[in-house]
Amino acid sequence: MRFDRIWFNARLATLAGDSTGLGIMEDGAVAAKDGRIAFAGPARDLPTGWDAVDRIDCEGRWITPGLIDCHTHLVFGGDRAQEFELRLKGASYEEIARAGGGIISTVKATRAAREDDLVAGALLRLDHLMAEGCTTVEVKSGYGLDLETETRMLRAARRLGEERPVSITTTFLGAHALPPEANGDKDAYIDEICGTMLPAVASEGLADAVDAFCEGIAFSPEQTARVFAAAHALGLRTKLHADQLSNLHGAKLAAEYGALSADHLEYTDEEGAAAMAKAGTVAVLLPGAFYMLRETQLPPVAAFRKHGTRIALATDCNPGTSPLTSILLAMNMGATLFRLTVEECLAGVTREAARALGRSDEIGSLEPGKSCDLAIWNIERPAELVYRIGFNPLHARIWRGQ
Ligand code: DI6
Ligand code: FE
Repeated sequence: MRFDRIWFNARLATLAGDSTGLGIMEDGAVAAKDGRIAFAGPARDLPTGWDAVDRIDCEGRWITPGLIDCHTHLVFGGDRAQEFELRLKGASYEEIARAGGGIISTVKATRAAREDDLVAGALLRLDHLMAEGCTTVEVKSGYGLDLETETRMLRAARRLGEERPVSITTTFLGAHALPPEANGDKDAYIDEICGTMLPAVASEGLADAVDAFCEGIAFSPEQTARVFAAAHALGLRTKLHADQLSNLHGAKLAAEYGALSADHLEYTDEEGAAAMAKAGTVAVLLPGAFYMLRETQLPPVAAFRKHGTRIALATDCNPGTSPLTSILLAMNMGATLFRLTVEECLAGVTREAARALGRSDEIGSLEPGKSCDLAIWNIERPAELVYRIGFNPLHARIWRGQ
């Protein structure tokens, strides 16, 4: 067997299979052929007579699957630092919105931005994620709220994957907020999403999935269900911002539609957690938004564990509620704020994040046939990836075998 490249003298956390463990292998090796993993396991199990063009001695370092940030709003115009300052001085969300701030200020800045500007801004954030070992990043639209800007955002997101060696998956989030020109008519805007925006986005192949914000300040479960039905009719999988600020039973709704994931979930009840487990809908927890909003309601982690709901973790990188571009800090917050274990945190940014994107057959673990996306770390044990705050022990990042 002649491999393109082999990494040897490494310790592996394969995250393979469906177990809750890390799949640890001492004295391991990973071999790549044509961008895919051809072998991952104990060095003694390498096929006899193997050979490789490149041999890389990892000197005992740890190899994990490349990390996956499965929920971001990386593409947007402007910034919201000023709003943050106002909030520190005691201004409420409503006061800020009335003064022209909040999510609509990002919509205005995004509508005014050229595609090149959106790409340039997002690359700064993407580079941070990649520097911490991310090899796949999900990017949502949702700051355009009209067809032209939503598609510009999605094109900008796709371009990120051409500008950098990273895999980008895109999600259409037209139902993120109500645009000002809708004059308060949410149903009419949902009509436009289902009748015009979604078909256009689907026909251009711009979105890998469809998301919505189901919340009192956004869209109702009925409106969300209409978006999901329209997405399904076009053959698109769904995801949902659910139960972030109140329990509208978004988790259960997502499960009913067989959604890939339901995200946030601070207010989800046990019934919602059980429904998600049964449907295979992944719980994507977003501790950056929890922290930034000084939320105190914890997501129902015990119920997720009890029912076997899969748990992923992501940055939710967005200018309003989670200006976070560190997947390592998201893991630390997942452990410290949500009491997730090291195994849950690591699985949450690899195997389970892949599941939340519907891409488990391609990425998320060190298994033959999957894309050879690796992160090689200067650490003595996997817990260091979760334990340290503001420290990046990445030694090397490999995407598709390179
Ligand atoms: N949940 C959030 O916390 C953000 N979007 C969402 O669906 C808020 C986005 C923003 O304020 O820009
Ligand atoms: Fe989000």
